[in-house]
Amino acid sequence: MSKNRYSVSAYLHKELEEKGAIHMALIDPANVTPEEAYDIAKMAQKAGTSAIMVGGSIGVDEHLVDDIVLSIKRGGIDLPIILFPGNPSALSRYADAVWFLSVLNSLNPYFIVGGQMQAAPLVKKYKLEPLSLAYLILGEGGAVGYVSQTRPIPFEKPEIAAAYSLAAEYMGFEFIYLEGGSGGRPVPPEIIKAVKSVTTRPIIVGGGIRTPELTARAVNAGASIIVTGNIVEENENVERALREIIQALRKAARRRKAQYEPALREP
Ligand code: 1GP
Repeated sequence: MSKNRYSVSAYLHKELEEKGAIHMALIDPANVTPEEAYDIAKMAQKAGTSAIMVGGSIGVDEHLVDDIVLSIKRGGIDLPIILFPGNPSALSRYADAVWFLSVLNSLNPYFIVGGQMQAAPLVKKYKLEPLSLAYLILGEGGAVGYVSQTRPIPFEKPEIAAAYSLAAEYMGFEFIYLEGGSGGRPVPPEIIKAVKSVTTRPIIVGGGIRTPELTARAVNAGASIIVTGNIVEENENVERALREIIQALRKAARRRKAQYEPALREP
């Protein structure tokens, strides 16, 4: 995908409209070489993913991100590359877009708006498309919860996640990310359902989703975008693992659409 030829946001909304739910493969520059990143992106593309996300919480800087993004681009991968930065120095001018995220449940204003203020001029200079994202950390929170000094939303408190999500919508965020933490316990369906009941914004769910069953469970509950990270780095057969996950996602999305559309047609 050539940079800035069209809007990544428009592409994502079109994908969501057509498919009901989509998958994104997350690559952490701290964990893979540029060559490995290219291989992962190629297999993810073959398996039917809709975008490649690049980012991580620890040990990531601009050079590492540049190398990963360029390796994927030079290999001819025709998917948008969306940065998922843990700090303002993890931006690459070669990517297409950036999750311009605010960790709403951080206790430190730096992670809510300080880092974003530092990064905004770079996002403009690098001509990255900002995708406004309310980032909520739940459960144990994982490394990202620790690093961004959050008070993670307890899994047994769906009403808090819903209230944050409604606030996010009222504040104008375009997407809402429910993060269980990389490699952690996946966000429970009760939380996703509670958030879905109060917002029309696309709900992104990530953290600990490793199986088709967990994928289907999240989509059935209302997730629009499923992010998997660890599975693409650890699995020997990335393409097969992702294909199974994406098949489960599509099936659940079709079932959800079929249930929803007759209801819309009723007088
Ligand atoms: C982490 O939500 C992502 O930010 C993905 O988590 O690595 O557990 O798939 P996993």
